Amino acid sequence: MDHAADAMRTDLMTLTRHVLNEQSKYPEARGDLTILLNHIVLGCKFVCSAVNKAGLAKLIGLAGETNVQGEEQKKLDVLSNEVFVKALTSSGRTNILVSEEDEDAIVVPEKLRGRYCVVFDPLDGSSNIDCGVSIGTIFGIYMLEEGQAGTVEDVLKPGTAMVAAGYCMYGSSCTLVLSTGEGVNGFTLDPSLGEFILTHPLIRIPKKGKIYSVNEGNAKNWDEPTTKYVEKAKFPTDGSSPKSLRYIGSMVADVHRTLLYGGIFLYPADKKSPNGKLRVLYEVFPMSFLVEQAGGQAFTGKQRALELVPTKIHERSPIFLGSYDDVEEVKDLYAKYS
Ligand code: AHM
Ligand code: MG
Repeated sequence: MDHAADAMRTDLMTLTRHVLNEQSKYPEARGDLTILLNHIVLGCKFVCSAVNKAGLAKLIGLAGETNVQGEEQKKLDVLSNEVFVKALTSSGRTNILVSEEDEDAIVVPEKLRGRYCVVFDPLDGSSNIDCGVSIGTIFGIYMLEEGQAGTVEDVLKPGTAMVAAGYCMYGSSCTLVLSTGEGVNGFTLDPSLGEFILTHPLIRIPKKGKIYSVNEGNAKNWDEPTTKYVEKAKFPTDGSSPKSLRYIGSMVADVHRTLLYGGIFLYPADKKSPNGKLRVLYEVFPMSFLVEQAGGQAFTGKQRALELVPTKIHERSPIFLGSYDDVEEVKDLYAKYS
């Protein structure tokens, strides 16, 4: 028996190796997506390291008001945006970038242009940044058609047109969840290797879950289907047990739990925010893509979320996503009450 190999696994599937394996299924592939994903991974590692040091900010001047040289330090969300814009631009594979942090789309300088458009939220969960609760980066990738020059119109496409989507969660560990359209895989950063290792192969979301996840403080302004759904989750009339409520307030963490444990995550419309809160391009679409790829559903209250066609880059939409059966119940309620 090989005790050394037993003590330390030597057949690790790194994210890069996994993406290269996927690429090899397509002999015509040029490797551009692999290179782009590697740059996204680099951005995630960078932000992970900055997030890990966030609590020390005031003490050692890493991200406080001023650092030891007296220079103004950047806030984590601003820093994360810069990191991703630079990582994506320098990959030489991007064309148009849309970030939650920037009002306008970024057009990549001509000499660095490639055939992918990336929409992303560099650090989502802003209310949780300063108290050490899990936060994350969300991204979605579109590919330009042959001959397309690259304009904002190229990202105003339905989520079904995305070629890949994912998120990186900066939590008790750093976890990257990715789909290139052939299922969903989860990777955990091994800090000693500096590599993401495949730890959650082919994630399948349970068909029905026992958890609902929503900001119930908004209940007074909800519409009838949402109110009825949450009422039923708490006071089931069919003899089943009530669901548990879990709400972190970081979409990445709430969706990650939903993918692994099942259940439903909802950010519905309400009287004050008729389009909900979450943004279509870089929150709703990538998460809906992942949930569908894992066997669940994502619904806006009117239609399949991925079929929405955004008209503005920062457009918002209500969203109900998670286990297939749980979202089906929401769809039934909307059909009944609308
Ligand atoms: P942000 O982009 O400003 O961080 O807002 C998005 C976040 C999501 O991560 C989360 O699902 C939601 O806002 C929570 O909102 P609320 O505090 O209204 O419950
Ligand atoms: Mg956000």
